[in-house]
Amino acid sequence: MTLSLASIAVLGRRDLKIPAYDRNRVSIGIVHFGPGAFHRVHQACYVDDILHSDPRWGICEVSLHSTGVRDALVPQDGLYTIAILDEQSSFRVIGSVKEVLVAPESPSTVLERMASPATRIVTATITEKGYCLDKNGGLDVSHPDIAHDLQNPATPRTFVGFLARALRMRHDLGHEPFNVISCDNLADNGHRLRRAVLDFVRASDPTLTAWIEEQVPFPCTMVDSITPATDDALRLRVKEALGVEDLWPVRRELFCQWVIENKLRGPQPDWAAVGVTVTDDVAGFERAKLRLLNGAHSTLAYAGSLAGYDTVSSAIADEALATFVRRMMIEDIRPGLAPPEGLDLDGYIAAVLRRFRNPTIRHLLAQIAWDGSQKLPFRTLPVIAENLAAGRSIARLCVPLAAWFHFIRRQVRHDRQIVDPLAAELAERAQRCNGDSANDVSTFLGLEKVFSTELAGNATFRARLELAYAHLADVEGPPTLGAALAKITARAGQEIHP
Ligand code: CS2
Repeated sequence: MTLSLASIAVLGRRDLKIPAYDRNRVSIGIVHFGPGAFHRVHQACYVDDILHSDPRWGICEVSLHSTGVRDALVPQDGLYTIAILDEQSSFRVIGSVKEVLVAPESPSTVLERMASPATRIVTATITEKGYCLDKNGGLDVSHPDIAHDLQNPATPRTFVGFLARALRMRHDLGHEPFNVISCDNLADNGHRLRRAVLDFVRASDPTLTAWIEEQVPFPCTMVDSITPATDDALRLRVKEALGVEDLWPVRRELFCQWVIENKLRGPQPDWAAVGVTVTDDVAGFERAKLRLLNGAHSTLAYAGSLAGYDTVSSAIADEALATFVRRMMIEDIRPGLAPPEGLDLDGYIAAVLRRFRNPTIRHLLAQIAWDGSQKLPFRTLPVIAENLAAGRSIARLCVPLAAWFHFIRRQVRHDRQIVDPLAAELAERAQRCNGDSANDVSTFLGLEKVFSTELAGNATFRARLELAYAHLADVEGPPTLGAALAKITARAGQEIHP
């Protein structure tokens, strides 16, 4: 038996939460792009809470590429399980997914849903690369899918293309626009998306520009919950817990946070009632999270992999690595943050490190190591640029970058896959490396889509990066990693702190 509206009725476990509302009364009020694991443990879970008191906010999920989520969830009437893994684990069946569409199969149905007057919110978790931005933060019009959408606006392939077309339809139908809520780990995610949509519309449908500028809210957000990818062990565990099979359960830690900028218009769910923070100062939350949590994650992913660790909890159990990451957070990242009222950065750092230690979550470093070319420019490069300008230390901050370079080289050397939109260019550059720090660092700094000319040309940056790269070259296990980190930390100690 698999999970479905019929089978859910007979699931009787007391530690299992199931939708306690009438699914038939739920209508679609949200269209979401990118129904991956993160969305399903996060936004869809908040919406599930909302549906207990307000049935207008069911979700129409849109996959831009794969059919996997549709194939798993449609036979289950959209239901799926979240395993919440922490000191005390629990299971919860989510009922907020009303429909799953695969965009390339039915772009016009997707547009219809977006243009419906009942749809007041469009959300997205399409990862950094889904925004098709160039390194200056504008829309990359040379991106093949964007070029396609500019030529074929009625059958878009990208999220930006769908937004532009759907907004045109709503405008012509005389409907209020929807709110566009980016839920990806990009600094200023709402502003960036707004700029991308306006760039697109200026090039394809300029008379719509003013309406979008004036009428369409693009709030910035901060989203947070650690979500390891689903594996067979989870499938089995959920099956044992539920007594029925779930084709695609998801899992997360207990901690879950969503902060939305106070810009939403029109009818909205009661966000505050389900624990979502709506505030004027989202930037403070978002920077702290991106730089501290995600920055530390990437550091663990690359440096930890070099030492042979495979999960976050095993890497953070390495005392030398944990101390290094903690000092990087406190001494190098925190000084540049302006926390919003109520956010205690010391407490936040301690809580993040505690979350990394969660032994019930098997979070693979390999998963975090994906898409380094897209993630590091938001997590680490801005901190380096700001620290350079302020005369603060960058020696430790060069570790995630130098370790990323070594990680790429090792993937190539062992013929392992590089998961990154720049995979081909990364592999090509790795092949040009010869172990000489100056040569190799120069080769990677030539990645124009990642490093600005200004940063790549900064002599201090280059020197610190070469130093970190040289020390990390010898890492082949925990002791050599510890030794390398100690040398890099000693260098950080000599840097001037005005
Ligand atoms: C991680 C994030 O995979 C990654 O790059 O750093 O997915 C992280 O787990 C989430 O942002 C936590 O909210």
